[in-house]
Amino acid sequence: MIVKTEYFSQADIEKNGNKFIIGNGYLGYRGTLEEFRKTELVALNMPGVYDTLPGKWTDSVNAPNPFYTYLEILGCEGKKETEILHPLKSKIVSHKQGIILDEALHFRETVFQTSQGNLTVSSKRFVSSAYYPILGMEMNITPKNPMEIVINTGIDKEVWDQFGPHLESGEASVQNDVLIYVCRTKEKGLNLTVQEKIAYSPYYETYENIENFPDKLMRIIKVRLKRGETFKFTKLACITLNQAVEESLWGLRYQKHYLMHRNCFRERFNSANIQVEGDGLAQLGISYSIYHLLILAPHHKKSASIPARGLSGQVYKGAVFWDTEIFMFPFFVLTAPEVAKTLLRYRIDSLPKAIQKAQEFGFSGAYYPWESIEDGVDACSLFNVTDVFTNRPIRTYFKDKQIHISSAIVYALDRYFKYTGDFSFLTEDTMQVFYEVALFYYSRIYNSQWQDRYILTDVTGPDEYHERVDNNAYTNYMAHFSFEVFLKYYGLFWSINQKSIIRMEDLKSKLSQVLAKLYLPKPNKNNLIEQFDGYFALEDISIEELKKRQLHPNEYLGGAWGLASSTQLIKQADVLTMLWHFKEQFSLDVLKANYEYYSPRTLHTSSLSACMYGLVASLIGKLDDSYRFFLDSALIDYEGKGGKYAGGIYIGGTHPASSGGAYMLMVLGFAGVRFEGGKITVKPNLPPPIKGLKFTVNYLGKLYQIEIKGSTGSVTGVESM
Ligand code: IFM
Repeated sequence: MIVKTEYFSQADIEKNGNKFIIGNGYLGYRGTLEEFRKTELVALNMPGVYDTLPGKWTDSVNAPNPFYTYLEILGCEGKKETEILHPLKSKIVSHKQGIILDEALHFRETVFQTSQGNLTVSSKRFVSSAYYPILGMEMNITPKNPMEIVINTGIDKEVWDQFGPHLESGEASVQNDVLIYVCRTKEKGLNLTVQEKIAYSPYYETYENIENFPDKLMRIIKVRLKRGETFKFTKLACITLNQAVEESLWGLRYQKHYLMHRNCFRERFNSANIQVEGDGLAQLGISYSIYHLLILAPHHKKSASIPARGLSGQVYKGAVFWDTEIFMFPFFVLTAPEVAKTLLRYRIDSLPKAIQKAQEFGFSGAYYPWESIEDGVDACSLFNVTDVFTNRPIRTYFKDKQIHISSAIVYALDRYFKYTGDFSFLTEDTMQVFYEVALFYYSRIYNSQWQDRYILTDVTGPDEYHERVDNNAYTNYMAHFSFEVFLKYYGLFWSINQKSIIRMEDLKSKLSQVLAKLYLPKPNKNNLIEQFDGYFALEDISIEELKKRQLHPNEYLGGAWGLASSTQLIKQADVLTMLWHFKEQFSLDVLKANYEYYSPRTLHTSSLSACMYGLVASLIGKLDDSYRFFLDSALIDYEGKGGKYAGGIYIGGTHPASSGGAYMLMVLGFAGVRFEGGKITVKPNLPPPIKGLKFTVNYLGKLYQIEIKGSTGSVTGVESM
């Protein structure tokens, strides 16, 4: 399946950078053209590699680009000037750019009009799924008329940085015709090495020179081509960080690397992809979403996670949010349980920092970071947004009050055990996470004696426009859930290991009373659950009214002065996310009433919102709505519809949580797949355009094929895994 554009527009450079991104979890390469540089937001982003400059926000590091290439046409006799071909300056006759989804291969083909006739440049590139530090590119250059062409190709030392510069300028060298550029990250002094080598047929008569400029290390290859003759070269690059490249692999030829990559990615893609019958748009949406999730999977490590903006750049500090555990995790646990384990391991390994954060805020247990970077350090700023009018930072209560983050980790852990049955993972380390999270909420609840209940005050729920609220329904239910799962897994741990852990025993004995008395906001007489204490008393205005009041399209709607803060308008699914998580506890009438109430009051200004509404819509039979929300989630990066600014802060990039949401919506919503007591059941809710679905999932160590046709479905075990 191919996703492409058939024209070039400067206005689409940023969008296409996200739309046509390739990557392998270790490295992302934005969908930019080879002639582009940092001004066009070229980024070879290295998730999990961070750099922070004094007084600035953290960024994940972007590596120098080894595929930087531009062409020059030498003037013909009597006409001395050379002509540089560049999409932003030259006349373009035709242009195609895209990705082949099942190969994770980026391609472009541009026909430039030159003073000597047309010239076609085409390229393909990949970031290897088979051997992670390797990238490959192939370029073909074909002039319509005889031309003398200079190919400038090498390593662009300049990188796009949000809060940089993050790289010290480094040393360039050439060894055995390999261009090598070694630079250092500023904060930690990590050695980032970029190597590139090229190959082309000796049949061409070329003149090659290498030049080291302050901003680039370049090969300058001069070649005279006949009418219609193609000059083809291939390039391999290797990007390593404080590690050596495996010579046996680096030494392989381009074609070998390409085939290894293609076979590896194709296998992953085909085993995860969903076949949709009767609806090309939904097919595109789901395959495109699955593609985005697969290129993020950290196969290169045993403990790593996925940033909220994936591999697309440095937005949100390259940090990991609840997006991973709540929105992307279901895809990984059902299609690649080993990757799911890697994601969890990251949180288990970062437990010490979560414990430290809880202590810093005066609590016990584990308070996981809102924006997690290396080792689980919280990169979230207390002033996470800027005011568009004054350019002053706005105090936001994400880092210190969004305590629901800890419960997201136990929620994912619980899903892992439920879906995989892999209790070998219920080690003391894992148990420790259940314990510390439960302890955190235990230390955070407040015993309201006059009300005779435990409450959670001063929190920010998923809806970030209403900060510092009391008894946010989502947070309270998730805290309650965290207590329950701690008790459940502690019981299991005990029965497997026949050993008790004193501190856990102590918490266990305290929790029985807390569980019974922790306040869980219940449906009122209209079946509505109040998002937090006092929410229903807020001004009840329409979205249109809010828009009328807005003075600037990007003004921040939350915080002390935000237009939404004093109203019932919310940023994203909040009660609805809670209802999805705990759907078994509520009647259909409650689901319906809340869906109807909160829908017109939700701005969906977070990409995490649509899928939750879509999931609840599928439960209550609002299939047109669920379909619309599916397309919103699945095609957000295809259409480039994600928000670009939160106040004055740039937040562009890809939206992997939304891709994960689209997967959930199709599998758990449309197909109605449920996993209970060792059995998979289906209860299809296919929206009208979709006639059928076919896909496989992993459950309890086995692979199952699920086929939905209209309102019926079947589940069949697949022999080999
Ligand atoms: O995690 C989300 C949050 O819920 C809304 N703001 C953006 C974050 C990253 O996607």
